[in-house]
Amino acid sequence: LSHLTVASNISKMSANNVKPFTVFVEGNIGSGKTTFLEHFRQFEDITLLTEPVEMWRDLKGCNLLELMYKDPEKWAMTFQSYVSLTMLDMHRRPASTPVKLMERSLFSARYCFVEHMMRNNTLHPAQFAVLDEWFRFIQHNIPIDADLIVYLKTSPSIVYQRIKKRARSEEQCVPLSYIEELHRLHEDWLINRIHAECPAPVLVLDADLDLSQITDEYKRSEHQILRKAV
Ligand code: DGT
Repeated sequence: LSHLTVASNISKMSANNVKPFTVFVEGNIGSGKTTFLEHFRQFEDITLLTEPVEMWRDLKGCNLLELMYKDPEKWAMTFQSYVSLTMLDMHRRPASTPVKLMERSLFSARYCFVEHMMRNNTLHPAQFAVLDEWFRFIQHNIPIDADLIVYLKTSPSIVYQRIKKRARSEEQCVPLSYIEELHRLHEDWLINRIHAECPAPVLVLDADLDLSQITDEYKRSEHQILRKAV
């Protein structure tokens, strides 16, 4: 994207108050969402919003992510409630650039993580109902822009190895079965479309590839992400 094009986009944006082209990057734990976002750092005039995991790990000195993994029955509701708040903050954060790239969304929190906790009874039906009501209320009353979803599709066994290798302390107890279930929930949401709402068209990338080959796969999305902004 040339500087001239970006400059003209920005002036168009301020003149017409045009919204940025908004992309959610989705995929299983360890699918490379952060790496994908980092790939786009080379382009100017893109707003990159990485997932607020660090906020989940330190809310006034409390590690909510750790509490949730150690005692899910007790902490899932608290954790998901805070995830929703931090995600909503990302959705609502204005971007003065032609493109806004976000890691995950309120939708994956609801359709993958909360859905999983509801199905395996980690959440009491009453807790699930409250989270779901919040989700519906937000959806119907607060504009959430979405123009494209990039789905970093992976095999559970591959991301499982990556998770073990990166050794994020909270995730050490995560079993392969959890990763497999999260994989199915991503597929049901983004490929099989079991939920009525899929907020934007989905671009599927092969994120099983290792780091030396993944750049070419990422490049496949540049055209869609950058060109749409012109
Ligand atoms: P990446 O860059 O693809 O490796 O992404 P990760 O693994 O850093 O990011 P993500 O969102 O897949 O996972 C971050 C951690 O937070 C992971 O332990 C799963 C957890 N997590 C993320 N969102 C939610 C959520 O809505 N609910 C629950 N229970 N966990 C979540």
